[in-house]
Amino acid sequence: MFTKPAVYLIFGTPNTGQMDPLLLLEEALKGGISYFQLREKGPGALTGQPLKEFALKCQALCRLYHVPFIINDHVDLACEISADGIHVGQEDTCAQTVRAKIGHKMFLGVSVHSLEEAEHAVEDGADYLGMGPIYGTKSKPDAKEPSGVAKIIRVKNEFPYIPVVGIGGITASNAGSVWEAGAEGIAVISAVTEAENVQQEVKRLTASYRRENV
Ligand code: TZP
Ligand code: MG
Repeated sequence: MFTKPAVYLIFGTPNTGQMDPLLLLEEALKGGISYFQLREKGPGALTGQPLKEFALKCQALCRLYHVPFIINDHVDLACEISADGIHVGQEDTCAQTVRAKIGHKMFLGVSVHSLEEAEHAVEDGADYLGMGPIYGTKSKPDAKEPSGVAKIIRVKNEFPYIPVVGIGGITASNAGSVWEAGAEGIAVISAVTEAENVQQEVKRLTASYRRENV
């Protein structure tokens, strides 16, 4: 899991503007994303049956491209449709409870903002950690202050084997320091959802690991 360099795309229908979200996802899959997380929240977010139907469509597309499909927060939905993974934040269902519920049938990601939270998440059975915001972000109104990559370095020092994915304001141009800090992956919303050419942007994000221009 999390072979470097992982490009981890996150979005929900409120993030995709004028573009059809399934078309956007397919373009990103063609561009070579490593993971997709459905994060359906904010004004206009789908709930209930429409959310389930949309999630099933995303899952089917991800399967076509052999890309793991992860659901944010909605633990019951993730279990019901057998998503590949679940991602929870500090304010969501506690990671230990999720782990107990899913066993090792799905993988578990946890958002953390400090070494202490990382220690708890690892104890609770997280398979990978999301860390951020690294840079300023306009995609999460309640985001904490950007912390740069210092915390990734601290967490990787203590837990060299737990995969860490940096998040928050990451673009192909500023991803270099996230890779250098030791992250296995970069998670993005706007860099891809607002890209003029989604496939090309995913390729640029992947190439940022080797500091290549594509
Ligand atoms: N968690 C921390 S920052 C963030 C989330 C979900 C939003 C990331 O979006 P963007 O557009 O890549 O900054
Ligand atoms: Mg959450």
